Parts: sequence; structure tokens; C-alpha cells
Amino acid sequence: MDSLPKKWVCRPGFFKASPHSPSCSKCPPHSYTLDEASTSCLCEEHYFRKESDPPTMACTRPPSAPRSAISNVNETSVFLEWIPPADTGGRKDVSYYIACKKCNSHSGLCEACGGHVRYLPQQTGLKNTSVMMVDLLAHTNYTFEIEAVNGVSDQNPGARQFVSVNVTTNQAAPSPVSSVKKGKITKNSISLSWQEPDRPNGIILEYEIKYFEKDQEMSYTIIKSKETTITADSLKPGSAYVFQIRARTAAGYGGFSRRFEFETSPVSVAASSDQSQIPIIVVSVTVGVILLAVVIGFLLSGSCCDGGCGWASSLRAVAYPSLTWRCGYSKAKQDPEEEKMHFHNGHIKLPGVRTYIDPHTYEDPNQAVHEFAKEIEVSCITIERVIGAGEFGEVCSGRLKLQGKHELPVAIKTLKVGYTEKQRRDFLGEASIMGQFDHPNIIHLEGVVTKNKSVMIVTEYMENGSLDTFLKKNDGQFTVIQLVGMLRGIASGMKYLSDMGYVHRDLAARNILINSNLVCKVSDFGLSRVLEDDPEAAYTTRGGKIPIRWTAPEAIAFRKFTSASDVWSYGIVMWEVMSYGERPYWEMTNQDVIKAVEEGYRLPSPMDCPAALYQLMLDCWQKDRNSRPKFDEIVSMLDKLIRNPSSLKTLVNASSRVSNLLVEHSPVGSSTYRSVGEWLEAIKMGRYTEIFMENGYSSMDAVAQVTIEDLRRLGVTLVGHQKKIMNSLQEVKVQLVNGMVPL
Ligand code: ACK
Repeated sequence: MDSLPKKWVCRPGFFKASPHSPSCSKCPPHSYTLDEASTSCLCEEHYFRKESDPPTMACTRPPSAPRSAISNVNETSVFLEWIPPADTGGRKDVSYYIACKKCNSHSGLCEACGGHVRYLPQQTGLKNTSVMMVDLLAHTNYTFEIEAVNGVSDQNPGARQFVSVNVTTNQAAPSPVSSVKKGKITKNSISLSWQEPDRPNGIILEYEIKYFEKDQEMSYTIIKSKETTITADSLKPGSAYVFQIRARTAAGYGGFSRRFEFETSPVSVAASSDQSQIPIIVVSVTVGVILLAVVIGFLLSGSCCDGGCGWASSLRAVAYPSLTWRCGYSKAKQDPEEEKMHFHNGHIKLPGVRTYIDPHTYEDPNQAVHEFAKEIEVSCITIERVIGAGEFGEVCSGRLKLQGKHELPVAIKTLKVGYTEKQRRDFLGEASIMGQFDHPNIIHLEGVVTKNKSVMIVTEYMENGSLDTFLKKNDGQFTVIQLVGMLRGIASGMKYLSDMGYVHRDLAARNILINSNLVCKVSDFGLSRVLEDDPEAAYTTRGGKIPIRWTAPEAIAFRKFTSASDVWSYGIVMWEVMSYGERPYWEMTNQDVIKAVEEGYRLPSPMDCPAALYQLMLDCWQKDRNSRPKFDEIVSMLDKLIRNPSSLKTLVNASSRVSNLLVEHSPVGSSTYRSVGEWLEAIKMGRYTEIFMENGYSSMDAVAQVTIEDLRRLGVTLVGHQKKIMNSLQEVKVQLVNGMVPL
């Protein structure tokens, strides 16, 4: 190099990769040379060059994190979708990597998911912006980290750039029964017992046992049993039979177990079939009595957490008769209801869509509770503190430790002492309803305590409490996408309820609970008391008690409560969420609300509300209930908005929002507030009085013209204060003119 004449040497900032190149090249972007005669350029800090990158190529850096990731949970599968990173780092070879962590909802500690999770199409090197994870565990919290990587990511010593998504998986069918043991075998019968599946994923409602003579698969018999033992009788002596068992929970049937083959005794073992029946009955009755004695022993010993809690449901199972059905015809033993449900045109029809069963249809409400809720021994529960008051007694937080399960944080609703039988029935009615639901956006029932004097309903714990209080406390703190995420969750829970045929009747932000992951869950399910315990509920002229502000006109007028009236209430919840827990219709009286809504007026858009969301609210508030969207349409629409966040950028025009209120009404001059100062003081914003006056907003008339931009100009920069002032202004106007947005 020293021998080259000075004029052939590249200056700093230039390089010549080969001595044969005719000229020097300028260093490509994000690279430099400080020396003369460089043959390559160095990358700037945080920029890198992949080995295979030509020296003429710019230095590049790892991409930023992917954006706007959304998740869709379907039982134990999770679908993730995201938007590419804003900065690809200057490279075209961006791909994505998914890290999966399983998290303990109580401790918050996470561990890698392990090998059982399958990724479709794959976990690493994803070119598309979506992936599906299957075979996750049911009812488990997962965190997925989506990382964008490119050709230089592995050279980056800095922190990984990822977007993370927290999800809770849903119900799943039980895993297959894996171990089946033969019991008593005679020439005509085979008794079997088996263990609950490793992953029941819920309360096992029953087992289905399919069996047939070996090599005669076309003619099989199905027995249903709530126990983990059965006896197949009327079999041929000395013949081999194949058995398969599957379990059913609220989520449906799990897969059949592998085939188990057992043989009946040859004829010579017992003289006649009639005689052989006697020992079987004796044996099974004896086994039953012993089993019952063992179970009762366990329960009475009080050692619940060492076995009692787990046994409680088995005790119930003992009480149920098993049901037998033979392929193609029914036996006298069969319950005709079962026949209708499962067999159709001679074919087995698996129970498909589940519907809600009104506990009122049970003659004995206690039976309903125990059909749908697990009995918990009180010694498994530790009450920690009182968190609120419910209609029937205190609501506490605490922990639940069931045998073989991790300790869980729970909420415990208690029934106050001295309750009447009706109060006990109504109180537990909520559990009979809640226990039928299994959805990530519906509050999950852990079980009930009914065997003691202290009656309790134990549910999952929701760290952030009721949504309305939570939003008020965190005014202005969330992004629009986060708020829409909350609304999406509520809509998804309501879709599930409406699919089940359950009408909530009291959907309101106060009846939604929110956890630490900001997952919203619908709660407050009741029977006759549905609306009795809601402080918002008011008596109507027809005698019922109704939360007027949240209720559709047809439900107020003639008690037509349907999923469509729940959709109206959902629209009000949308409004509550987007206005951070503002009271719908502010301080208007119930009568004025009924009148205004009847006359076609609707709530105005909350401040800074995306136009698409306000339009959806207005759709939910269509007078004709058939014109309102269905919950599945609402979920799809919100999903679309989340997937395309730019669609949320168009806000309801601030000036139209305000002027809408004034349509055809008198000016604000006749305000109940005599001065601007008095008004600002009343809303605890007195500190701005001087600034308002100095800037010409000295009368309520002038104040009526204030826009959010004006507030910013006046130095009201805190979003919370801006909202308070704008919302109060609306309230003042509404009170004065009793006018909302006419539809
Ligand atoms: O807003 P909060 O803290 O949330 O006050 C009410 C109170 O009990 C009376 O209903 C709280 N609460 C009810 N159920 C739960 C639950 N599952 N997890 C946490 N808090 C709950 C509610």
C-alpha cells in the first residue's frame, strides 16, 4: 500500500475493495473509514454487516419489535397475528421467532413451555406475520414473545426486541383415559375400572364405554357412566371383548382410550348365567358400600386437602346410575332424554352446542348446584381479607389449595349469617349458573361450600376488581388498542353466553371484572335476584327492577330481555369503557333517560373516541332490536379494528361532538352555574379559573365554545383534566337542554 502513489490511495470515508478497481467508492450508509487506503468500511455503532453482505452494501441493524400483536384463543390453541416492525433494520431478510412461556397466575413466575407445544407452520424463521400454537394446556396462562430477527440479529449484543402477548387458554376436552383395569370376570360379564384422564381439563360429567366382541366391531355397545367403574353384562362366555373409554366434560368428549381386550370366563367356570348374576350383584354392592364408607370416612376425617376435596365429586358420581345403550336399539334402562340428545336416525349424535340450563327447572335447587359446581371443603380455603360487599354478604380474597393442585388466589363470596332458605337458594343459584360456563371471558367458578353453616362461592381472583372502578382510577392511562382489547374480551364472553342461550340482563362495567393482564370477564350471574341486588336497578311501572341506563327500551317497556337487549347494554359498556367509567347520561334522572331514549336521543361520543367504535355503539342502540349487531359480529368487527389499528385513528370530530348536543336547543347562557369560576370550582378545576378569564372565557356562553384544542392552548395539558372539563361541559349542557345526539 505504501508503494502506491498518493493519488491512487482512497481518502477517509472511501474504500476500494480490490486494488484492480478503477476508483474508490464512498462508504455505504451507516459505515465509515477513518484511515486512508481502506479496503472496506467499518459499521457505525449498533450497525452490523453479515458475512455474506457485499462491502458495497449498507450496514444494517436488527429490526425493531413487531407491532400490534393480537391473539385469538380457541380452546387450547392460540392464534397470533402481528404487524411487521416499523424498522426492518435496513434488511429484507426479516423473519419471526416465537418464544413461549407458561406462567403461574399467582406468583407471576414463568417457565419455558417445553416440547409439547406445536407451532404451525413453525416456531422460528416465520416469514408470515401469524402463527398458531396448538396442544397447549387448558386453563393456563401463557406469554408469547414475538421477536423479529434479520441477518444481523445474532451480532447484536443489545436486548431482544419483541412484543409479548398474554393469553389464558380455554377449556379443552379431557385427555384420553390411559389406564383401564379389569375387575371381576364371569362367563357373562366383565367389570372394569379406570383412572380419571391425566388432564381432565374440567369436571368430568360422564364416561362413555364402547365395547364389542373382538372382530365384530360393527356391532358395538355403549354404556355411559358417571363412575370410573362399570360392569358389561350379557356377554358371551369364553369370548374376547374390546373396550374403549372416553370422558366428557363441558367442553365435549375427549379421545377414546386405546383398545383394551378382556375375555369372559369359559362356560365351565359357572354352571348357569342366572347363578352367576348373584355374586356380581353382591360383589358390586359390597364394593359400592366399601367405596362409600371410604369416601365418607375421608370426608368426615376433615383431611380434605389430603384427599377429601378430590373425593367429593366421586361421591356424587356413586349416586348416578349408569346408562346402557345398544347399537341400533334402546334398552328399557335408557333415559329417553339421552336418546334424543345422542341418537338420531339410528346414528350417534354427539352433543354439539351446549345450552344453558335454568336452575329453576330443577325441583331441588341443591341438585342444580351440585350438578354444576364442585363442592369444596372449607378447610381448603384460606380467607385473607374483605374486598367488598355483595348483596348476600362480604366478598373476600383468599387462597384455595386443592389436593394435587397449585394453590390459587381466589375470590370468596360469602352468605351472611342468619340467612333464610330462599336467600341460600338464590345465593347458590349464581354458582349453578356460573358453573355451566367455561370461557376465558366469563368469571370461572372454582366451586362452592355448602356442607357447612358458612356457605360460599369460590371464583377465580381478578386482581383489578370491577371494570368501572378500575377505569375511573386509571383515567386516560390506556391506549385505544388496550381499550378495544377489553371490549373485545367482553364481547367474546357475551357471544359465548348468547350461544349458550343465556341472557345476562345486567351487563354493565360494574359487572365486569378485570385481571392483572387486563383480561375482562363477565360476572354477576343471578336468578330472580338478577336485578334486585344492583344498586342501579330501579322499579319500573310494571313492577320489575331494571338498571334503566343500561337497558334496551323494549326491556324497560315490556320486559323483552333477549341477547339483543344485552347488545344494547354492551353498547353502553362500550361507552363506559371509552369514557373511562363515566356514568351514562351523567346525572339525568331515570325518567329523563327513558324519555330521551324513547325520543330517539342517544349518548354522544366519548372524548377522543374512534369514529368506528362510536358507530358500533350507535348500532347497538338501534331502536329495532333486530337491526342491532349480534355478538359474533361485534367480536369480528373489533378483531378487524385491532388488526388494522389505523382504522382507529379517525376520531369522532370534537366540534361535531359538542355541537351535536346543542342541536335545536337554547344556548348555555342559562346555566345553573352563575359563573365560570363557580363551575370550575364545582368540578375541582378551580385552578384554571384565572386562565379562562384572561383568555376571554368569562361567561358560560363563551365556555360552551371551548374545544379540546382551546384547552391545550390554555395550558390544560393533563389529559385527565381535559376530560374532566370537557365531560363536565357536556353534562352541564345535557342538564340544561336535556338533549343528546338525535339518531
Ligand atoms: O371493584 P372491586 O374491588 O371488585 O369491588 C367489588 C367487590 O368485590 C364486591 O363485588 C370485588 N370482586 C368481586 N368478585 C371478585 C373477583 N372474582 N376477584 C376480585 N374481586 C372481586 C369487586
